[in-house]
Amino acid sequence: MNKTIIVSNRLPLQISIEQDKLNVSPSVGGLATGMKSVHAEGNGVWVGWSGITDEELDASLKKEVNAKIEKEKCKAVGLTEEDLNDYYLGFSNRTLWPLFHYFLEYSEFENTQWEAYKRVNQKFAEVVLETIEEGDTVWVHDYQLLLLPQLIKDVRPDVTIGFFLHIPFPSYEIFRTFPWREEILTGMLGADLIGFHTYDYERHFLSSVKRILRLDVNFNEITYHDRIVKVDSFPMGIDYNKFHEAALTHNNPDTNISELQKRLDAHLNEGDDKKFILSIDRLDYTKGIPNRLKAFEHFLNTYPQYKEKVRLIMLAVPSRSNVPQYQRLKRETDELVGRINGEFSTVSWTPIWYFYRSLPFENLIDLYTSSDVALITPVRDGMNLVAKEYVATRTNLDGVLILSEMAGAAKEMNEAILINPNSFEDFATALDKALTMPLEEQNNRMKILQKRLKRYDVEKWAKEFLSTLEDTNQLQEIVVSK
Ligand code: ADQ
Repeated sequence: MNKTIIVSNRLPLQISIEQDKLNVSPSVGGLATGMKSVHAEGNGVWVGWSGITDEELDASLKKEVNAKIEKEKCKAVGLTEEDLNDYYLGFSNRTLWPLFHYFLEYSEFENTQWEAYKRVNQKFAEVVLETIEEGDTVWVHDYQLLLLPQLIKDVRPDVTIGFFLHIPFPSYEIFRTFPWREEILTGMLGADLIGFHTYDYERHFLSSVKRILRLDVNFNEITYHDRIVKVDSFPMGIDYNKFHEAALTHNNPDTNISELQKRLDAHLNEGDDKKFILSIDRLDYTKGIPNRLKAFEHFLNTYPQYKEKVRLIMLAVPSRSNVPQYQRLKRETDELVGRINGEFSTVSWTPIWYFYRSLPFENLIDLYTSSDVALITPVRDGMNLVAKEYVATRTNLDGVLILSEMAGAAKEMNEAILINPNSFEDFATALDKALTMPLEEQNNRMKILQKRLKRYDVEKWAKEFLSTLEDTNQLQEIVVSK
């Protein structure tokens, strides 16, 4: 039976070794959820790195890890510490990530890291190639594996390959500055279908293909050697029911209340005019956290009537903390929170509650369901699933989403209040509008947003990508037989 091989940098598993005991559990991220049914079908396999480097595993432990991984229908690509440093922390996160998010000045163009990127993409190719059987489909994910489609196609031209990019594809003017631009584009063109979150990213990619590789592009089809490569947009959804049902259970009076929820309730019970504004992100410079804090300060100065009434709950999840820019961002965020709290706090009120940690799913639901406003304002973001998760949990149809125009999600969420994340004025006006929005208007906006997110959830997203890939494959057969 034909199978789908999913390939991503990380396997959808959490693996830990505690006191020589090995624990393997499925991870709960958006991608893992979306691919769950695809992965479960037939003898589907997921190829990726386990999260543990080769140096951390002796021969017997390695055998044990691989056996456990295989039981979960996964296959591990072994990475050394050097690979991890140069390919993942290096080229992926210090070159591609900043460049694709328009942080050109943060991008490092180092040959050793590029060599490691090529080497590790080749390692992934080897594992995929030994897994492929005739008639299989391969679906490669994200910016860590841009060279992989062509590496597979070179050896197995018969295999259908899809590629999906989870981050933005930058405009030609940014992409052309990249020293290995041809290699990256030709690497991606090994796929039969290339998917992006939005039409804009698709357009940017096509424009780079036309101008850098000088290939023929007909609407969204590229003629490459004797093949047609199709490019399309597939805005990723969330597991809508999971979030919606968790919120329904949470709101049930019989459900146990968490410590966090008790603290949140204590604040809200101080009066009808007490409100929470929520922001949740990985601590990443693309998420616009310093801007958001400065804009919140500006808001409190411009609309002093909200002092002692509103509180910003800011949850920042630690991320890539060994990359210098992330360390600087952490310091800047700590300082800004300290300064703003120092400036405005009273004996009974602290304007910002700042959590620098990852929270369990139950606590995320506590925060989503208790917040009157979600303030999601990245300066650049491929999609942003937090914005969608907030909407899914608003089971009473109240609450307002303020969303940056620079998030891919803004393209499908017109009923949010959309703002330019660089404008403090936009922030302040939007916050005032959200905090005073009549309930009926909140309901109307939420209803439309929820309907859309429910209809196009993450499972639908995965299915639609795969069925387009199948159509592309048939197109290929027509071209070949001509
Ligand atoms: P990310 O940049 O990681 O993803 P995002 O889309 O917002 O960003 O997803 C974050 C996920 O982490 C959400 O599902 C959220 O629930 C979870 N999360 C956030 N805070 C958490 C916390 N404190 N504890 C536990 N979980 C938390 C990349 C791209 C995005 C794109 C996605 C999917 O950068 O633009 O939307 O991939 O394609």
